[in-house]
Amino acid sequence: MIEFRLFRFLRSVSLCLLSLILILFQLATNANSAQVTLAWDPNTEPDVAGYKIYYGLLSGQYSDSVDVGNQTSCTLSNLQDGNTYYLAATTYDIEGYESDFSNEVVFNAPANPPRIDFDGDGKADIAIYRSSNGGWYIKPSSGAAPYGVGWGGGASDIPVPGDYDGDGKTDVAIYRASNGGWYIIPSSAPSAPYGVGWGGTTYTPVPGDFNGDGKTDIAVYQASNGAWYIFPSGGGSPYGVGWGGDASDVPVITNPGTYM
Ligand SMILES: [Ca+2]
Ligand SMILES: [Ca+2]
Ligand SMILES: [Ca+2]
Repeated sequence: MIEFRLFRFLRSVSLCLLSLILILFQLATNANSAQVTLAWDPNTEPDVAGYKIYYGLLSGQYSDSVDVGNQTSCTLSNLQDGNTYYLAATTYDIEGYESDFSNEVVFNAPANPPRIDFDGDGKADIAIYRSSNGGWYIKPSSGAAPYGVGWGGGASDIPVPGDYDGDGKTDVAIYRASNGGWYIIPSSAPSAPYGVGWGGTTYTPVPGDFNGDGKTDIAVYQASNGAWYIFPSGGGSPYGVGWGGDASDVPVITNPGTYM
């Protein structure tokens, strides 16, 4: 019986390798994570029970797998933006014997570029901040009705939109230079705006995701001494970095209005 099973296994493997060709046929990203859809030709052996997809960050070394059952396509989501993934498939029969790997395909998960994306559909939205009245006028890329938000309007107010709550949608936010106040309407809780004191009249707002957790960090730059003061999201200790200070220096951040 053991020899019989081994024979079946080898036969199954050879046939599977002939027919299981993995095809990566669609690439997509959503607001927070990359997705890839894979498809393959069905194995026509009668005892085929299902397929497994293996993937990882090194060619031929697959750290993760998913049993997709007897389907011939699947979508992997929550892949990390900016990473390169190597993927392969196997098939298994009703007795649990698994084939060798299929061909390997490579998926470069696109880096998630900073963008103004109030509706979180992965496309930039057109938006205006009208400093005369503190009105934000937003035209969502999703095609939803344009809308306005009143937030700001002070003489020293600067729009500092970002994804401070990390939900993949840009938050309306104002930096008030006169008092160093950051006033944020989190997209995940628009009825609970909040303020953070960080900066003042001699500082320039330089928000960015310096700790890479997917949430915009509050930060200011002081031109007189070239100091960056970063208030990291997630509760880490604020810290300073000396970088710059020449009278002609301009902090290089994504352009105001494009940071996430
Ligand atoms: Ca959008
Ligand atoms: Ca948000
Ligand atoms: Ca962050």
